[in-house]
Amino acid sequence: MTTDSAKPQPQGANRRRALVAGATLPLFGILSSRSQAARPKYRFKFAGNLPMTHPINVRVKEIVPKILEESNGQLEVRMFPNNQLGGDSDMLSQLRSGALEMFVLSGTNVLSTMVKQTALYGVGFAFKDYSQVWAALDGDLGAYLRGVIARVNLHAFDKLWDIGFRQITSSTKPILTPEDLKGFKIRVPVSPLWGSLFQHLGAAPTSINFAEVYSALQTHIVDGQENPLSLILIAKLYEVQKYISITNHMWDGQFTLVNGKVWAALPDNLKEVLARNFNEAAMREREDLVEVNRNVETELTKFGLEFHRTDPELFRKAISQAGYYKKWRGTFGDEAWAMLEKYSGPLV
Ligand code: X2X
Repeated sequence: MTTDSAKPQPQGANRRRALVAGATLPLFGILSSRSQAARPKYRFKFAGNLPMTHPINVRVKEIVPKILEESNGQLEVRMFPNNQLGGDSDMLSQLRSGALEMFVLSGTNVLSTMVKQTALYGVGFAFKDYSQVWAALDGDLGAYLRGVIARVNLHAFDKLWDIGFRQITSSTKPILTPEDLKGFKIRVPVSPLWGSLFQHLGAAPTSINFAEVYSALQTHIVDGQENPLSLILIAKLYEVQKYISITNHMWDGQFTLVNGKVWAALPDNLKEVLARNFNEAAMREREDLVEVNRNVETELTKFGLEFHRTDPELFRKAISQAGYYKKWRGTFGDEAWAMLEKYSGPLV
């Protein structure tokens, strides 16, 4: 057991201090001897829901000292991963109020309870593969989503981080067909689109922040959840789940969000340093996940998980017949829907 799992764990000030010190101490040494540098003028907390060992956080940890150096000691980013500042709903409130400066969050997650359009890319069975995903998110769909996010006074960097294609896990039985989902108690993130996908499959979805997922599975508040294989491994969900069904029912990524006022107040040269480092880190992280994905099934099998292939088309047909696409086309509006279909092909 490392300390970086999604399990409830002591997350006291010591751990936090160790993290921050680990990230900044060497540079602080250089700066103080060079220029007697004072405390950085800008000190941003960067928070998120993923364990420290997730490639997103590994890559952010790498750029923290670079940002400090390239900003001549003016901009310090301090990391608070693994829900240290609370669940996603808490972190989003903190981000909006400015108590938190930066938050890495999926557009399909709680962000979409504030501005529903950010979940557009999470429509079930929209993207078939990564070439479609990156064409869309690095293209017009991504630009559209950043525009939507800007309207609620948050700034999103250009490059999304990869989380991955999502698969269903269960502790009670393998899910092979939509029939198996009838009445199945499954955790979904706090987001209407997600709940709707599983309702249209006849399941019984419960919205739970990621911070609570491990314990919700352990105590059988829910019997299953869905996440990419890499995260099932990294967050050790294999300890509390038995079966994995490859459904690829949606792709997910995370935006790096900055509080709008905080962003506006940052001088242009520091904006450039911050954005460039985060965008480059995201590109590297996408490659990291390609690597992780090469071995993830073998790893999870070693931990006792049983893999099952499904025919995703069965699930897609079921939601289509139950009116899922019609409902969400209406909710998102024709213009937004057309933007998605430009990359995914027709969704009916
Ligand atoms: O909450 C989840 O399941 C996670 C970590 O994948 C998201 O942020 C959507």
